[in-house]
Amino acid sequence: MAPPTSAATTMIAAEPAPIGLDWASTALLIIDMQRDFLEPGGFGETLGNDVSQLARAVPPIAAVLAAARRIGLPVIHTREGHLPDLSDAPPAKVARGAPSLRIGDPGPMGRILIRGEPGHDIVPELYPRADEIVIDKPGKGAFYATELSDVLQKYGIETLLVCGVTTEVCVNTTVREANDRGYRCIVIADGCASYFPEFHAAGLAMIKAQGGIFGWVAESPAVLAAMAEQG
Ligand code: TIU
Repeated sequence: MAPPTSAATTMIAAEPAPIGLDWASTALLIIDMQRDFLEPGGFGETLGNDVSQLARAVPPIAAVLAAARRIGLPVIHTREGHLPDLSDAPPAKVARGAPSLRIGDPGPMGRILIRGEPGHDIVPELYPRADEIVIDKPGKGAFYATELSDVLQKYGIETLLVCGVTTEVCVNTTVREANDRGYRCIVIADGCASYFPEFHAAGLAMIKAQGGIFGWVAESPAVLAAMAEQG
């Protein structure tokens, strides 16, 4: 999984403005494409959500993932979830709301949002390869209580292509964390989804407003076109 060596700048059509990047310092970050969020019987559905809303993000992510593998980009997958003893689950998170099943309760895909259970795993279409990085995170942001900063420094990453679910929760939280740490985030609009289409739209709008206050937003065809230039 050696990153590309070329330092040439590639332009990606994005909002609020086109962005140039160097593939040698770019990684693909796929947020929480887990069965617990996308399939019936998981955490997302226990919260009362229509999980079918998230399926639309899978084909664009699969296309970008295939291109990233082709050009040798580092690929980082994240998974939200907790240890079986819930020692990393804040009681305030477990107690939140009135879900049909709480974090740690047994469900049709195993214990809800617990590491190692079938529901915690990534959907088959986007399953990580053995040489890809998987970051387990207890929170919504991928930097909080994880090794993500160390991984990005190790690979010399400056720019992140970000996609996954949900747009306004874990994607937005991670992009804000990354932005504060100096990373440039290009969020793949059609590679993100929310249980609430209006929150998806607002979540993307917030990122690219004010001259790109948190980052850039691009559609997957624009990202794929730029990746095709690389190889
Ligand atoms: N509920 C919801 O929209 N999202 C989450 O709880 N986690 C993620 O976004 N991954």
